[in-house]
Amino acid sequence: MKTLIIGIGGAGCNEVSKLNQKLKGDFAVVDTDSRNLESLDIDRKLLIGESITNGLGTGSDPETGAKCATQSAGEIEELVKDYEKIYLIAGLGGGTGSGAVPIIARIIKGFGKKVKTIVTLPFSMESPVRQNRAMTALEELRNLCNVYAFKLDDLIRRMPNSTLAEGFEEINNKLVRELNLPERSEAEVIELKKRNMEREIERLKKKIRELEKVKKQ
Ligand SMILES: Nc1nc2c(ncn2[C@@H]2O[C@H](COP(=O)(O)OP(=O)(O)OP(=O)(O)O)[C@@H](O)[C@H]2O)c(=O)[nH]1
Ligand SMILES: [Mg+2]
Repeated sequence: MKTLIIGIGGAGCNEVSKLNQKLKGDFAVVDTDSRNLESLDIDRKLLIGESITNGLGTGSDPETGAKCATQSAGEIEELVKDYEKIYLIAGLGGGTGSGAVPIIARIIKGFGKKVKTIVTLPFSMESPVRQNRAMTALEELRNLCNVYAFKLDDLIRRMPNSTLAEGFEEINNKLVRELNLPERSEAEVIELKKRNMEREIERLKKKIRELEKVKKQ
């Protein structure tokens, strides 16, 4: 079955771009935040709701996240059209992941495709507002599709001496096991890194050209 793995919102994009570096598979990232998308080493990127947020993100508002997904339904359809099974990965608690994932899941299900979501729930030290946003989104998702949710607290409890970065790395390892895709060969990893560096050089060259233009004015 042809499978696409989509990261949504800051956390989802982060996890998926790390998976893309390790595994052979089809990956994409979706966000309301254009600067976050720009920073990612991944080919398939979709900015949703551009005319609603101007690419500036939802300001932690799930309603805006949902509107952005609805506005970009056509592009989402285009993104998933060649696939039969789609995994959606996100951190719940912010505006994009919590608001857009349920809408995107519904859109994809509407095309008769299989959808599975893998989400994280906020640390208990995050605000009650974030916890509530996450629980509302989780409930919505559970009514729609297969959900694999794990609490960030549980993860840290099992690794009390680790840093947050190591905790997120552990989530990534869990995702690697869950997705069960073949690993990239060493040669492929090097090729990917080279391509990413070339892309970064092009981006910096463009930036320099823009700055030089401004200086001349
Ligand atoms: N798995 C994982 N979770 C994260 C990471 N960073 C933050 N989180 C969690 O994900 C939740 C959502 O944060 P983001 O993904 O930044 O939010 P967003 O979906 O981009 O939403 P807005 O930026 O508010 O539009 C946070 O409340 C954290 O609990 C990460 O790198 N990996
Ligand atoms: Mg964000």
